[in-house]
Amino acid sequence: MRFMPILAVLMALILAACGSDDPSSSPAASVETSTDASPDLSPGENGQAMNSYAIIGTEYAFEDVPSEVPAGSELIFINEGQEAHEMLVVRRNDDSTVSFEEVARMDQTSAEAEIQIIGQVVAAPGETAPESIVLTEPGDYALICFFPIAPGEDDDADDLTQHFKEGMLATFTVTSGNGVDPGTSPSDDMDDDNDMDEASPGDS
Ligand SMILES: [Cu+2]
Repeated sequence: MRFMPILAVLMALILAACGSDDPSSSPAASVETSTDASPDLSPGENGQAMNSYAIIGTEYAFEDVPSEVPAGSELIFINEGQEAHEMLVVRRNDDSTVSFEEVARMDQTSAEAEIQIIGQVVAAPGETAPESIVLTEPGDYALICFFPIAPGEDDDADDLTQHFKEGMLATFTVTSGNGVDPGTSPSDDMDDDNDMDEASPGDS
């Protein structure tokens, strides 16, 4: 871009020197054109090197959920299902030993003593949620969809059921991201739920 003024000056000088009124015959004119066509090399599009994970939502599961991601990663939610889905991201409090399955069935007040809501995005069928969710703090996390299953789409629709009860709940770990082994976390001994195995994709 900074060559532009110089080119313009040069071209003006050349035109003045040869006295031509026809810029299309001047070689400087074509140089200027090609310089114009490549202005987007200089601005950095996205300077940050951020780990991005695309999570797939379907009926009724979260797919492609990694078992662990480094802190600073972002989650993108893509709905490949036929219904609207949410991706609620929650982090279990360090002093909590309750499984996410249990937390999801608690009333809100009880649940808030066990977990912290990190973020929530919603995606219509076939769409990608407009925002991503960035995970900054290491710990145990879950993705949960509380959307209700519409009456008529499920046998026991009389009691309003929710997507997570049909499988739309997945757990993963956010590591410190600087090489520290998350396996040394003391809360792991207390955690005897096996959500991680159920959440593993690959058999679909
Ligand atoms: Cu859902």
